[in-house]
Amino acid sequence: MEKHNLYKICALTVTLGFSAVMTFAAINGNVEKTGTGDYNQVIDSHTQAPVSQADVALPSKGYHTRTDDEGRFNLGAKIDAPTIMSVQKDGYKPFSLTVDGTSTSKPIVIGIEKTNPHDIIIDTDMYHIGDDNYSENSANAGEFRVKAIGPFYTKNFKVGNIPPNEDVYLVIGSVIGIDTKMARDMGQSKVKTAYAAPPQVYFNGNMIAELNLNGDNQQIKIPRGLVKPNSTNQLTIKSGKNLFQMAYIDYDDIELMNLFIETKSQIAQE
Ligand SMILES: [Ca+2]
Ligand SMILES: [Ca+2]
Repeated sequence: MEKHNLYKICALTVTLGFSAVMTFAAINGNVEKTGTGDYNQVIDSHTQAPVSQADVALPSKGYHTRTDDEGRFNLGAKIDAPTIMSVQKDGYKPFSLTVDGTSTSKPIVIGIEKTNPHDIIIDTDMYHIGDDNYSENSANAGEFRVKAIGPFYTKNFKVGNIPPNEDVYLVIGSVIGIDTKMARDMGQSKVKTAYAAPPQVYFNGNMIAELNLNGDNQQIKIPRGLVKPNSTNQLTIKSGKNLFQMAYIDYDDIELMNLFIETKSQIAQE
């Protein structure tokens, strides 16, 4: 198979409340466009072998399919506004990608990556955080199909024994609908008259990041001192408030998908 324009879905630059707690480098899969193919395909990013029976979904459209023996799949849903596409397969890191009509107009080949021994998959469902009150102009408003769970998401999950020489990252697979000032300035939000405070990410009660932009594979380094090994840990993501609505509280409606903990050897990164 001939491949052109291999490019990786890089984490968007995310402005933080704190400096130096996020990296932009690493990656959990990638998209490789083929010059000759006429079908979408999922492959193992390491071996390049097709991955069969992978679940491919457009959750906001209620569309689900599986790859065939050659790893091929069709997207049988019309995509105009940006929406989240996910690829799930046992033994692999959950992969998601914000796609639109342009990115799906040509066949895409998605490389997915096997999990590392200490990775923890926290959640692979899609969640709508907010209050179901949003402008038609807000980022991705047309895609909100899942009813809001309220202004925050929280989940407890088990952490095992993570070796001291491994760095720990929270990965947010995809997030859409953030209407911060930065999202507006970057053209992600069309709301002219208002913007919201950024969603805040808490790990065991400590704020570790603010999310100013929508995008895929946002990686947040978790200070090792916050991680409780061999214990239950807690992740919380709170939606920001509309800073221009004083008459009542209006939380920014957002959707996110695929939350997991990734561990990386500090040596291997050099
Ligand atoms: Ca709202
Ligand atoms: Ca929003």
